[in-house]
Amino acid sequence: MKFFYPILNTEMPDKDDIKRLTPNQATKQMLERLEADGIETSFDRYLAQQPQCPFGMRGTCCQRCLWGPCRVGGPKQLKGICGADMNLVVMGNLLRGLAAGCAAHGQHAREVIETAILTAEGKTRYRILGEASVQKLAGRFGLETGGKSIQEVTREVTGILLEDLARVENVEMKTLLAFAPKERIDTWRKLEIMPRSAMFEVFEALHKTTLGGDSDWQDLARHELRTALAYCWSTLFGSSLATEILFGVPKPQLTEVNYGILKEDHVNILVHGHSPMMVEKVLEKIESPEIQELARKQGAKGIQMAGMCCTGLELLARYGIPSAGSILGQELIVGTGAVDAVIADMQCVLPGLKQVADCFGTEIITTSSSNRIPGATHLPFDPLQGDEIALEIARIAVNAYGHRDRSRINIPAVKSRAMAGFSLEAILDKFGGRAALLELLKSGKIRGIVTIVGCNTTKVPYESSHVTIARRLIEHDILITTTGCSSYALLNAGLCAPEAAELAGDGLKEVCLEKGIPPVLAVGACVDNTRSIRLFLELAEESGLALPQLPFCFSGPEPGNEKTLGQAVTFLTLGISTHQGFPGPIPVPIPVPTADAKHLDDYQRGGNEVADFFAEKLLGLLGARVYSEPYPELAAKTIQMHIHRQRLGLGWK
Ligand code: MSK
Repeated sequence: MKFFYPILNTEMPDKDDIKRLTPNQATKQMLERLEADGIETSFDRYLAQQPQCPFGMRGTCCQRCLWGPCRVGGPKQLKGICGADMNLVVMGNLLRGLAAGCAAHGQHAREVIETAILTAEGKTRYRILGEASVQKLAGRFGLETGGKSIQEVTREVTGILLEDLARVENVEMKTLLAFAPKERIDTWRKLEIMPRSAMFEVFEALHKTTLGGDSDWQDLARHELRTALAYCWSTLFGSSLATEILFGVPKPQLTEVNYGILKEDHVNILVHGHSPMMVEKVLEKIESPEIQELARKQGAKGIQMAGMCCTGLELLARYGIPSAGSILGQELIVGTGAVDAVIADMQCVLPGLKQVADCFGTEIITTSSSNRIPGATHLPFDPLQGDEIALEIARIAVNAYGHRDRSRINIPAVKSRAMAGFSLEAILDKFGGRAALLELLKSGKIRGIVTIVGCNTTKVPYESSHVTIARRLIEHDILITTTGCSSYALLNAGLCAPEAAELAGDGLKEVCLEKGIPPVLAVGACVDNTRSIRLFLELAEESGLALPQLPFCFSGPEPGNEKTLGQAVTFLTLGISTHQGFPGPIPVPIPVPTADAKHLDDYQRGGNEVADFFAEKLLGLLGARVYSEPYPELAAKTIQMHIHRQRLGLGWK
């Protein structure tokens, strides 16, 4: 480890460390291949950025006005030019980050909800495949459905989802009121953090943090929690529920993952981003006689769809479409030379992707007006023209096979078996209902449930933190749910295959073998953290206990995106303690010896009050706290201890 940051008490890997320590052998091979070819990736640009600014790493660099940038917290720079101290700068940065994450998932939600509304109005050629989800949601919202068509009910429920996304009146959110337990609603009302809508709170977050805005960091902290609630109950629930309404609820199925799923003699199409609206249609079109014939004419034996990031996970969950990799794998997989086209919708599509694609003649087709790439073919999604656009995309992708440079193909022969598609309904079904799952928790056969989520970062060896933490937790009988790029790490490591039951502790192993499930349940894309949340809500309701009492935890081992910040704070608001790998978005309280220290415990907090707020004060307010731990073995121990303490508190053995 070459890059040690004393002020953060952490070290970060260089490229050799990444190759040596990543559990993903396909990644190692591709890093070596691209290095040999002199093709630059994120891993090289990360090295070029070293050493990264310690102010920025601690969240104490302020760029919110044009007087800055101001670095605060150093011996000579206690305050920024405007007078903002470290607490105000750190909290303001966190709030702006969360607002950006909320806006990202919010735009995703808007696209899906709008498509569902237009479909309910009979204006698109999509279908409503999730009729049961529509009826359940109508029940939650207390709507009268007697005598109404499914289209009419869909129009009503999706109208409410849209309202929660963009309401401007000072009214509480309906989805929150429909799903959240009374104990949480009372807590949030008491703390005065009930949100109005995602758009309302994002506006207010940016307003409060503009130059000369809110100078009270504690008020910003309150708004952080309020914005996280809006993020959860509108942008996450809105996208996840509307997607289930349109395309149905996933069911578990077996598939394969990692770069080895690419086929040299097939057209390989990578689907990338977050919103599955466009690629759902492309999936239909590639089965059409026209596109199949075109593929034959190009000399291909067939068409292979491969998933990347969360769009890939949507198709994996519903259809078992093989998945290739996570955000930091996108340049590497294109570097196999076997990807004919990338269909990229929104978010997590790196600017560097095009440079690698150009080296291999890979077509990039962008489908979201929010995510343009210079030089890429742009065919923006339009719900009214979905079929026509999808057909055009399929033609471009298949034609690209004809001019692929076959001499440069190098597909690592690395793939794993995996089971994915664990919707809430599927999990409850596998366990025989929520009462049966609760009994397993009480008996200690399953000691707790931890959801491991989030992105990758070049600051740890690729996928290693996710995998180490998950392995240690299942060894200690802790069931895992996972989403987003974290799930790619766990899928690739074989932890989502039913055979991984053998890696679990005795209790969890027995349960998994009996139910035919893996100890790590891949529940979907990043917005499908709703499925883990709903599972926790079901178990809380069944037990009659409050969420903060139960043996649950959240872990974001490799934070990389502002959206991960939203996930972390969302779970805190629910009363579920949160581990973050470091360098993470929430600052770490760093103990430093007092001036006259004589003993090891003569120390004072060297971080800032914001760090203490997340690590301690929140426990009194919400019943949950942040654990910051960069080293995965220690993080796993910390989470195990948390689960153990929760069980002790309940008197569960
Ligand atoms: S894709 S937000 S890197 S999980 Fe959802 Fe992965 Fe994080 Fe993007």
